[in-house]
Formats: sequence, C-alpha cells, structure tokens
Amino acid sequence: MLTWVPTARAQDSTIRSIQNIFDPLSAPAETIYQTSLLVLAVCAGIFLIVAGLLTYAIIRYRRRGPEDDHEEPPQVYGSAAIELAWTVPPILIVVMLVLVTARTIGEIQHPKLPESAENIRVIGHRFWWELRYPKHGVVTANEIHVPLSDRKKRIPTQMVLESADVIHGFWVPQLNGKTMLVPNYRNTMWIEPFATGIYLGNCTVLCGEQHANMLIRVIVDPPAVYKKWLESQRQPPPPPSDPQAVEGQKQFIANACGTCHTIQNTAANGVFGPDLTHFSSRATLGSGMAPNDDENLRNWLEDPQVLKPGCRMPDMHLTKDQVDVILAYLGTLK
Ligand code: HEC
Ligand SMILES: [Cu+2]
Repeated sequence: MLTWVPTARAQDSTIRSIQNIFDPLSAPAETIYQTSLLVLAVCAGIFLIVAGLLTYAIIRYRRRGPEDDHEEPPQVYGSAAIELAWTVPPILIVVMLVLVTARTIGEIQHPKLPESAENIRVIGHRFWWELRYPKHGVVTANEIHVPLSDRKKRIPTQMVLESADVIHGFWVPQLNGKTMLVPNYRNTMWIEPFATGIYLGNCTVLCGEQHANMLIRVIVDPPAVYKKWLESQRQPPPPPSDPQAVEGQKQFIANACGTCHTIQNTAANGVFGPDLTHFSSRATLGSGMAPNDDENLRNWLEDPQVLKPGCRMPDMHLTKDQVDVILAYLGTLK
C-alpha cells in the first residue's frame, strides 16, 4: 500500500502549517491515511445499517393507537439465521481490519529502505531538538533538513529518536505518525516526503514548562539544495573579522557560553544547549518559538527566561555592551 501520489503541488518553500492527518505528503503518513479511510468507511457502513434498521423499526412498529396496547408483535426465539447474521459478518469485518492494520504496521515499522536513505539522530532535550547527521558529520538543532524523495530515485530519511532527559514525542502529522523519544532507548521511524516545503510539528508528550514551545520544523529540500545545505553546515564558520564580532567571540568565551554551546573551531564545545556553529542559518529561535531576528535575539541574550520562561538557559546577566557584541558575533555564524 506504499503508493506514491505523484503530486502536482509546487515544490516551493511555503510553510505547510496545517498539521492535518488527512493531507499526508510522505509515504508512511499516506499509508496511515489510507488505512484510516478504510476503517472510517467500514464504520460508516455499519453505522448506516444499524441506524437505518433502528429508524425503520421505530417508524414501522410505532404505537398507532390505543388498540396497539393489547397486541404483542410476533416473538421470535432462537432464530439460527439471525444469530449467524449478527455473529459471522462482524467477526469477518474485525478479522479483515486486523489483517489490514497488521500489514500497515509492518510496512511502517519494518520498511525495506534503499541504500540511498539518509540517517538522522534526533535527540529530544527540554525544550529543544538536537540533530546529528552521522553520515555527514553535521550537528545542528531544531530545524530538520531532509531531502525530497522521488519515485525513481528514492531518498527516504530514517530517524533514530533518543532523549537526553525525559520522554518527548515526535509528531509531524503530514509526514508520519507519532513516535516517542524515551531515555535510554532508541526508537526509529522514517519519512519519505514527496513535496518540498516546511512541515510543522510539536513535541507530543508533556515534558515540562516549555513543552508547548518545543516545536518541530522539517524542511524538505530538493536533493541538490539539501546537498548544498549539508556542505555549508559541514564547514566551520569563517573567523569573525569585524571588530565588534571579534569582541563578541571573546565575550562569548569569557561568559562561559561555551560550557553549554558548541561553535566549531572555537573553545566552545558544550553540549547541554543547541549547537550554534551555524546559528544564523536558522530561521527560528528557541526551537521554533520565535523568528530568529535581531530583536528576538537581543531579548533572548538579555534574559532568555523572559521569552521562554523555564527554559534551561539561565539569565547570563550580560551588560548591554556585551549583548551588542555577542549579537554581532552570532550574526556571522551563517
Ligand atoms: C547552562 C547552559 C547554558 C549556558 C551557560 C548558555 N546557554 Fe544558551 N542555551 C541553553 C539551552 C538549554 C538553550 C535551548 C533553550 C530552548 O530552546 O529551550 C539555549 C539556547 C540558546 C540560543 C538559541 C539557540 C537556538 O537555536 O534556538 C542562543 C542564541 C544562546 N543559547 C546563546 C547563548 C549565549 C550567547 C550564552 C552566553 C552568554 C549562552 N547561550 C549560555 C543553555 C545555555
Ligand atoms: Cu518535549
């Protein structure tokens, strides 16, 4: 049932903000959708038969006048035909649904993915996503770039889901069903998107104060664009040249930002917070909660607890000058 729906949708970068299970744009989500339609159709059929018979009986055998009270309708006891009619078809329907569901689960849980499949490790943290591309030596956060798949040249993306602290949940409804991220355990799932764009999702397990702002963005790029993105992420950022940014880098290290954040080719190698090596190439800040622009970033640096109360980055008590130069430095991390 892993059918490809050749889609006429534009291959663009529009935000597909409708988190809609009835508008699947990826192979596993498509299979789930088809199975759900079958189940809904069977249920609708049963509902119509039962409601129809009930309505018929109510109207046909309604009380027509006082004389009806003295007459009993014909009483039927132990009719084998009726007994069979309400036992055998329901059993067959349930068996059919079990088989179809089992096949769907099998296709989704144990796929035969081609060699060309991409691999990403997604690690849930309170309240952000760590992303590792082991094949390419790329580490980033929060915005998950994956390649567009093609029927002739399939590039599905396999994800290994882990947690650094508590249980989180990964769900981008248009791409696949929900999967949990459980501490000390590795879950896997895969997606195979057939339309480009930005897909939105959420952490689905209440994991703390900022659970609701642990947003997921999956950015589906055509393979060539995806390759370019990988290439740029692999490169360390150029050392800052502008005096403000140079001072910003010094302040970044001096203020111990590097105990929690990594920036390649610098002394900053912390892993408690998101990798900032290419921070400015990301469109959002704080796991998708705000656009990554100067104003939001300034507020974040002044005190992250104002924008995202309860997040795991403390107020660093930076002076205004320190914020200015660090802002300039972060802007060079393209
Ligand atoms: C105690 C660890 C810790 C320290 C120290 C720390 N941060 Fe953070 N930082 C975090 C965590 C955790 C997050 C993720 C918060 C979230 O989104 O929930 C974060 C997020 C960020 C982000 C947003 C990243 C993104 O992709 O959304 C920036 C920028 C940032 N920190 C800069 C700094 C700077 C600059 C300093 C030093 C002045 C610093 N951090 C010090 C833990 C830390
Ligand atoms: Cu979470």
